[in-house]
Amino acid sequence: MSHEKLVLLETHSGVATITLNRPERLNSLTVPMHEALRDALDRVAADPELRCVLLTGAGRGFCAGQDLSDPATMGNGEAPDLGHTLETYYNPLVRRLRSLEKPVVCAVNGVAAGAGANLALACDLVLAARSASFIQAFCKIGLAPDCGGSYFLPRLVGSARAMGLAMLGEKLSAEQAADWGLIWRCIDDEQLLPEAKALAANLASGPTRGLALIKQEIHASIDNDLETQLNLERDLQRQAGQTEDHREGVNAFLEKRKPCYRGR
Ligand code: LHQ
Repeated sequence: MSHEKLVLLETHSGVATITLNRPERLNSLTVPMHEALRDALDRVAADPELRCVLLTGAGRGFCAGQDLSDPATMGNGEAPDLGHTLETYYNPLVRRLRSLEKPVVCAVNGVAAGAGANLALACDLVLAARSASFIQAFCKIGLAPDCGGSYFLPRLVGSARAMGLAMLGEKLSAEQAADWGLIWRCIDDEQLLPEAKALAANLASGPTRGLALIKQEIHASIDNDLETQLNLERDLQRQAGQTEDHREGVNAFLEKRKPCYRGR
């Protein structure tokens, strides 16, 4: 199978929809899938016309994490160097999503397990279908959370819940995930994609540089003290104030019309 088929990239009205596409294995990740995903994100990053990413999965699952039958990663009988796999594939993926200067919406259409759950949490706004679930499956196979999970989980839901999720590997429903603040919203199954697309289209027509600064500011605040964050706000607002879209937003307000943002 060619790389492109393992990950679909469709573009429409400024939204790049990236679909993990190995439904028969619940979109679990192999080396070629990582490569295809990296290529798709490279294309989105390089194209200023693409102003929002929508990440989802084909079929009944979102992503079941690492493909445990992939000999290239799982050692083919030998003890595998999983650190190498993280360094080469998963860690760059998380860094890429977090540093992309465009909003990334994730539509979790079904089960998200192991690194698949944490891939979703690395996105900026996570919507999940009511029938979807999140499983920190690592403990079931003698591993610890990766793909950023040990960073995201305690920050999103607190240490007690993070520890329970990671040590027990129980299935967390989308509804519970939304109640706990792990994700933005839980949506009825049939409405998930329409709502995620509408949200992504809305973001894609927004002030892209301002949205990228919001992303940077909110992600940075988790680790900063107030003094550092106030200084960051000063620096980023200085940048925001110099964008065309800021001027357009203010002009539109004063002229009592809808703003037309161009992402500049
Ligand atoms: C799969 C997988 C899968 C292969 C379903 N692999 N085939 C990072 C770096 C390096 C290495 C190690 O790990 C990591 C991070 C990780 O992600 S570790 C965690 C890896 N993921 C898991 O342990 C989850 C394994 N999957 C499951 O527990 C279940 O499949 C879940 C709970 C996700 C879904 O259960 P069901 O809805 O009952 O579906 P199923 O189990 O019947 O799966 C459907 C098919 O997909 C099945 O194949 P088959 O030929 O029997 O139809 C599964 O074998 C296959 N599949 N996950 N990760």
